[in-house]
Amino acid sequence: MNHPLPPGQREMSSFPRFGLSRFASRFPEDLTRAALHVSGEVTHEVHLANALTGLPRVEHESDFHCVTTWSRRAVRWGGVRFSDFYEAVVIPRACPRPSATLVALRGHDGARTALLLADLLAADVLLVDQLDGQPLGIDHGAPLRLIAPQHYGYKSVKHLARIEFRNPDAGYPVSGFRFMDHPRARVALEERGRGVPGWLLRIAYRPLIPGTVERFARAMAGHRTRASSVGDGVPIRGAHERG
Ligand SMILES: Nc1nc2c(c(=O)[nH]1)N[C@H]1C(S)=C(S)[C@@H](COP(=O)(O)O)O[C@H]1N2
Ligand SMILES: [Mo]
Repeated sequence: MNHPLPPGQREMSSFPRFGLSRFASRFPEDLTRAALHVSGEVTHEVHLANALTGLPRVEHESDFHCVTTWSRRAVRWGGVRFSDFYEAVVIPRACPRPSATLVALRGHDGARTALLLADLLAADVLLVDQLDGQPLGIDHGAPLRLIAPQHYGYKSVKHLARIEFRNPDAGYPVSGFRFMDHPRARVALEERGRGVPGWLLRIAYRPLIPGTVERFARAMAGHRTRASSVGDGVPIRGAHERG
């Protein structure tokens, strides 16, 4: 089953913990509750103690593509379809305005991006709490993450805390520089960034992979050491400071 990878991607032999450097040392404190806040252009803001409760569970295998050009093949995720969550929970309880066709996403570590509601409703987009049949670990986004396999990895927000319905004209906040977040980021079309050609970002990003993998692994090891000696997690600093 060695189908070709999308343009500019190369297979990675492991599945590293990864992201923008400033998130390497930020970890959520509470890993037990997959809580989720639904806000923005809705009739009712909703806080869910567990976003997956009562929804049909699915397992789905997909390839994972980071914008920096590494791909991990055949990752088996377990959780619920975003579309089921939207139909069964968001529409009846939060009631988003029809004009709110953009969904801003935010992690407990402060990571931010957005996806079109239409892209989130694809059948392979999941809210995930399991990886390869095991409970999702803190390294890959516990307690709850999004997986949108047809979009670059930065759209698959780990430690998902909040989804906010927006009018697309309002734009959305992003984690890094604006050019680094394409509004759709479709892997098949190599939409790596905004206003910069995909081939150029390939060349710019690829050399950053080894150092980033190393930095994230070291931060994870440090967190595990502290957590086992102190007996709890390291609080997130700065995650709630920026508007
Ligand atoms: N909350 C949060 N979500 C995030 C990131 C992050 O740093 N924080 N990094 C993104 C990027 S760039 C990638 S490639 C993937 C990496 O997921 P992994 O660490 O499970 O491999 O998560 C994405 N989602
Ligand atoms: Mo990434």
